[in-house]
Amino acid sequence: MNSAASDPTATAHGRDDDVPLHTLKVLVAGGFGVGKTTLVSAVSEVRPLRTEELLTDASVGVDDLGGVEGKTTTTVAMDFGRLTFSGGVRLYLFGTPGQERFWFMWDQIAYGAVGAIVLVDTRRLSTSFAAIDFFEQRGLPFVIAANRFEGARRYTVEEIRDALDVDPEIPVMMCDVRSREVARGVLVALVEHALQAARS
Ligand SMILES: Nc1nc2c(ncn2[C@@H]2O[C@H](COP(=O)(O)OP(=O)(O)OP(=O)(O)O)[C@@H](O)[C@H]2O)c(=O)[nH]1
Ligand SMILES: [Mg+2]
Repeated sequence: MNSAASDPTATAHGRDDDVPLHTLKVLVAGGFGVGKTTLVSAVSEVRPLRTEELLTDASVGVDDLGGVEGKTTTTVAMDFGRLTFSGGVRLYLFGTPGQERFWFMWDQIAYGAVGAIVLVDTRRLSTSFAAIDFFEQRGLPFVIAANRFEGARRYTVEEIRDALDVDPEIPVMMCDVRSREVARGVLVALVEHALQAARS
């Protein structure tokens, strides 16, 4: 990986044709309704692929809608997007489906990924436990990004780290992934963390 990979924020958007392209697959994971599709859509430089379906009465009693009563659609397969940094790093972003009934797809979606963002909603931390376990068990580097939802109590990063009981070297950050810049910053943190993990 060239030196720009360690500072993929140097400049944004597109790429220089004379710089070799390093492609990396990264995952955007976490529980139901934590903002995975929102993150992929916010940063993707190509029209994101989404597989949203309406939440219907069929999901009542099956999907846990507690805390996200306003949600009308859900990802049923995956999200896909792409983001290229001018230093020559291109990320292929794969968003996982959040609902428990679609977890059987995670192994296939995760294949070949260098790392993952685990999004959490501080009102419903437990919905992201399965994603954390999944990446811990497979030794795949991940960072935790806590989305700021309106009306949610404000927690410090340390409180979130304690509540999730993750290793001290795992980066934990607050975010609002509706913002392209913020979402990009989380991806940069993930790439840096994955590179560091690969070196150690
Ligand atoms: N306040 C706030 N709302 C957000 C944020 N991220 C996402 N949302 C909202 O949360 C809702 C759910 O977002 P999605 O992106 O569909 O969540 P998801 O994780 O893809 O959901 P599933 O695929 O159903 O698991 C949407 O209405 C978003 O606008 C955030 O950072 N802050
Ligand atoms: Mg989704």
